[in-house]
Amino acid sequence: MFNMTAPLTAPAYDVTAIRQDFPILSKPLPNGARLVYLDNGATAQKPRQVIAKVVECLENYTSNVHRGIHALGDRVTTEMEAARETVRTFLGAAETEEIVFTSGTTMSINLVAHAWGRKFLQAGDEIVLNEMEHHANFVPWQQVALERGAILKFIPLTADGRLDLTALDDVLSDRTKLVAVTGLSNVLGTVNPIQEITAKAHARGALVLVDGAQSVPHMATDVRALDIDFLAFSGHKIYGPTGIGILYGKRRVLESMNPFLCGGNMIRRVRKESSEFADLPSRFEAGTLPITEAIGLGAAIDYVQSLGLDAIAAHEDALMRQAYSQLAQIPGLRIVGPGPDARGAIVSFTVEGVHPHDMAELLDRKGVAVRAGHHCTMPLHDWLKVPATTRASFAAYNTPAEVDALCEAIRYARKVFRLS
Ligand code: C6P
Repeated sequence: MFNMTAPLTAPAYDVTAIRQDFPILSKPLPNGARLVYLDNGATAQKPRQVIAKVVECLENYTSNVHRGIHALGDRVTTEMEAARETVRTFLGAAETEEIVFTSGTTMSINLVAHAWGRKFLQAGDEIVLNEMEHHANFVPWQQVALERGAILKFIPLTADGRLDLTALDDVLSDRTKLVAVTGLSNVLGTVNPIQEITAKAHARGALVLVDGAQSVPHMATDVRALDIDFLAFSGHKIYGPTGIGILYGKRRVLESMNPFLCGGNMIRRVRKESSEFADLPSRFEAGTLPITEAIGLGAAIDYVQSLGLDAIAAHEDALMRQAYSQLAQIPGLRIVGPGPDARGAIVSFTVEGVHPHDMAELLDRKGVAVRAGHHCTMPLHDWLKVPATTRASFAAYNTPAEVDALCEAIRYARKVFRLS
């Protein structure tokens, strides 16, 4: 039976109301300009709901996480474990024990490189990467490969900056132990076909680690449907605090690994000669965790879910398409990466005659915050044959008018350089 009182369509996406959740967006910049924040790939702004939760935690239940010692400890433990459960449901993971709190994507990937890589990689084993990876998903593998005598192999990129999956069968071999791949490139914007990659990698007996730093905040990531072995992401790019990140790992894989960091919280029994390690997830959570930040991350995910991740993704997709087509009309501007159908809400570009750092500085004069540089992807910039790019990256609170402001500011920069 239909419920005739229920709305037939989802409520419209109200970006004006969403912007009111973010106090910083209405504060003027030091030069008096209005902030147009398009540096969301670096970090996202924080809504009141997250700020309030962090303040609530600090004011009312600051304590370390020890259940059963005192009331504050009980409360903060309950709150932190509730945040872990929020992350679990958000990722579609089977068990909360598979959700490890870390300090961010970088720490999560290093944890796997040390705790899994140093234990299981043998000389001659192969790790499959590609040139669009962020250094956080590149250097740890390069270093562990050097140490263990493993070999790095690369999935080639197509001319427009997608993974060339026609080559994947040749790159994978029976010696492949891991494929490490980003869900969404922080420069090219390319969205990678994770399900296809996990299916092919698993058929060769390899594990798959997905760097979700850019993808998790912007598109649904169901770790079981995608059959991901490890997923890493950062709280601060999904409207949460800095200093908190997640490593998801399949239980049987995490259980096969030794601890990465040793100390308090990660042991069951310590003797003078040896130690027994704690069960998951504590085995990988040595020392005092970023407790407040973990609770703030839970609030951030609740916030995202209150807007609807699919609705956010649709909104950001429209902004990216608008930016893509308007930027393409600016003389001398070259967008790097694939067309809109294969990309997320990131558009990086070069403008002939203007260095990306000068471009970012001139945009800043107009209040438009973007990032410029190599974006921690030097191998990718070698592949692009440019030292740097300028990047606009969108989030739930950006507007079509802000895309217009970006393009107008680029035209202003070209004028300053007497290019038009
Ligand atoms: N990228 C940017 O592009 P941390 O610093 O640990 O929170 O995230 C590292 C990281 C890993 N993978 C990808 C794909 C990323 O984009 C990032 C962070 C930021 O502006 C900073 S370089």
